[in-house]
Amino acid sequence: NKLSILGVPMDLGQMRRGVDMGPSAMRYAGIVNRLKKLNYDVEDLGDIRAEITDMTQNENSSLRNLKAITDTSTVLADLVGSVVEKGRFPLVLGGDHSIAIGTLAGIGRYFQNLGVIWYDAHGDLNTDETSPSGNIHGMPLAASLGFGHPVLTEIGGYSPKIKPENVVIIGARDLDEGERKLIREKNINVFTMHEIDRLGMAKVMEQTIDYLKDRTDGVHLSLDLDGLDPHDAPGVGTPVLGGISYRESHLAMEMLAESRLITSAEFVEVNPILDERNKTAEVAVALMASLFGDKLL
Ligand code: DIR
Ligand code: MN
Ligand code: MN
Ligand code: MN
Repeated sequence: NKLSILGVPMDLGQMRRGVDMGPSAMRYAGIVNRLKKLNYDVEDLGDIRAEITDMTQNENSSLRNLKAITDTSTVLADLVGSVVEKGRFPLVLGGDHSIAIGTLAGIGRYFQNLGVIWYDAHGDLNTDETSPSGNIHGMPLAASLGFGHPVLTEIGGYSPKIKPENVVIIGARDLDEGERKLIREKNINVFTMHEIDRLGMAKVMEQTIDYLKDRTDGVHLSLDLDGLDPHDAPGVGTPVLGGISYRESHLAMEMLAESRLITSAEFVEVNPILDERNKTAEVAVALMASLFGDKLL
């Protein structure tokens, strides 16, 4: 029942500035007190120092801001590792999704079979070769699986961090061609919006939990707020219509809480500049409360 919060004010993994203020917005929305009320021993480690510009001036257009992102990810990996080392639950607040490379690098070495739930409108399975944007926030899942540029895949000094069969993507509705190919080749489990509509979120989570519980020794939840519908979570840099609802997302978090499967989590892509009166940060905090066992009754 001990958890450590780590903010990562990084916005260089994509084009829209402002997502570096995500950790502040989620703190302002009351995350620390919310978790304390749920009887957790909460330690807020504050924000790590992230670069705000890449001094190498975007020399590489297929991997924008590579140096700043790898430097930050390396620091993050060490810090997350020391949280796990202390027997505490790491809760990472982003920042854009590129930070997941560092989070998973920090956690991965402590598990033989780490599971990952990737809650996102996107697959984040691009590499420098397939990415249409060159934005590293579209690459963290691929990099953690060992695909892509070695500078990204080798963060933390080992690769891969996770195995394709231990990944479940939930909420996908905007996949690039290279991502589809990788999903097919590696047989990655994906519940697209089609499956969520068809089965309902309860079944999707039941199947996800059943599948991961037998084969993993820990599960990381990487939740990109753009997995939700932009009506419910407008403050994101790459909104995609037709997303997971607020209520479905709560159900998902509540079922994960019941399962006691989750051993680390990150909430990313909250961009206060694009938000409506901090709504998206408030949604993120409400979902975290559900994930950590808050109940209506
Ligand atoms: C797109 C967007 N597939 C890319 N990815 C996003 O740039 O690779 N991921 N927004 O969350
Ligand atoms: Mn996304
Ligand atoms: Mn896309
Ligand atoms: Mn993402």
